[in-house]
Amino acid sequence: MKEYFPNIPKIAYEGPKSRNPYAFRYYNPDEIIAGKPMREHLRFAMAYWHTLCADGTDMFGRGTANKSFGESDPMEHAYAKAYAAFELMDKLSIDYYCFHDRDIAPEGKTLAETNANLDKVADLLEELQKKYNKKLLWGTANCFNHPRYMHGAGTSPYADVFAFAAAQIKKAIEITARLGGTNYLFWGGREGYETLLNTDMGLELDNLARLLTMARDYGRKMGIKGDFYIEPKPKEPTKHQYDFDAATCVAFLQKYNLMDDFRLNIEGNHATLAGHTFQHELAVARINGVFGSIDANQGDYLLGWDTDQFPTNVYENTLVMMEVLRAGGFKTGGLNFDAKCRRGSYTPEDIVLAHIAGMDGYAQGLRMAVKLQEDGLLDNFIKERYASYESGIGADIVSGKATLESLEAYALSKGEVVDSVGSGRQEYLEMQMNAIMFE
Ligand code: XLS
Ligand code: NI
Ligand code: NI
Repeated sequence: MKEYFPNIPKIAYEGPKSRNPYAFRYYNPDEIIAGKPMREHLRFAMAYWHTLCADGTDMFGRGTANKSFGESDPMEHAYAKAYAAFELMDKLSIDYYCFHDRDIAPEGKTLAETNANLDKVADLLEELQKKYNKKLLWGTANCFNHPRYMHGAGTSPYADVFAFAAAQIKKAIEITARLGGTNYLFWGGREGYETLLNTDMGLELDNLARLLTMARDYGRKMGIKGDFYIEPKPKEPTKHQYDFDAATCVAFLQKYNLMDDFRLNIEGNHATLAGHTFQHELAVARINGVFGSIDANQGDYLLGWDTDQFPTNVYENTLVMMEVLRAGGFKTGGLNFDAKCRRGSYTPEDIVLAHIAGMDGYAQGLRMAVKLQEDGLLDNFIKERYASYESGIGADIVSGKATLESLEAYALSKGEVVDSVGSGRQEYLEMQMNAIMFE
């Protein structure tokens, strides 16, 4: 069988001292950490669009990477990408993958032709999944590339476009379900606005909820057993994206009664674009019961756009994995590398090295987060900081027994309370965190 990455061996774990670039230093898939194998903690997924499709094209220049995989006919190219994808997942020990409908198969002249192309490629994907023992983490529909979606898909002012998006999503759900995909995702590509001068925001949001509700119902009928995800992002491509951040998404899901079936897919670079830390977005999802999955990448703090870099910032990855552990780990979600090589890193080897860097980066984050959890210093500090709510007046506040009158009587009896206010000890915690991480 043709090899698409002939120079790349199967990547093995060699431990932290190894200087072999084609080896893992920290990711040891079957090593048991905190009660389960690393591969189950991390549930890595490969993003089809970046890894098999994106060629480095940007606003100022054409592609730099050749992702033709030796084919020029669109269908042959699609098949070659599928073979290349599974060869890579196999060599990298990545157990899951994610795709948009348009990543895996080319568009035909009509929707019917496009759907037939999808069916053909899905046959091959099904076969390759079995052969390599890989799973689809989630599928999604690309409702943002085609010109018809210029003003949005579910939020388009034009009902015909809404109908087209619905038809496209229906097919993407069928393909996802057929391939045993656990979850189904919506990223609100062009679901937002450029100016309120031409926008009926109320109707657009109601329509978006209508589309998600229909998709949820059809997805359940088709056998999607896991979660439906929405993926917060504040801007880009539109100036204002409706799924702005985790808190905005929670309010949307609550308003439209979608909390039971939808969870959030949190992406690192989207968090920072929204002016939040990655950790913050995960914490908001967790405390609202909608932590679902992660698009693992990182942005550049000096740039204001979605650079989708491979996540090598171990400190940030540690904070992310702390939140994942606090949420009880992934249930049906995972860590999808929604990340691409820099335009200048254009060779096939770069794709492999980038994934190793991201996987090792998250493996380090997991190892450090487990150390921090087992040490207990941070969790205990937080617990003690709020201990006054466990008894006395604090317990009355928490139980709902306290009223403004009873609290006034309490305050009057106390005189002053400033001496009972403890230090936040931020620098101490940062020092201890470094000590535990690097001991
Ligand atoms: C774009 C998004 C996209 C989604 C899938 O910014 O991250 O890649 O994850 O549509
Ligand atoms: Ni994403
Ligand atoms: Ni992104």
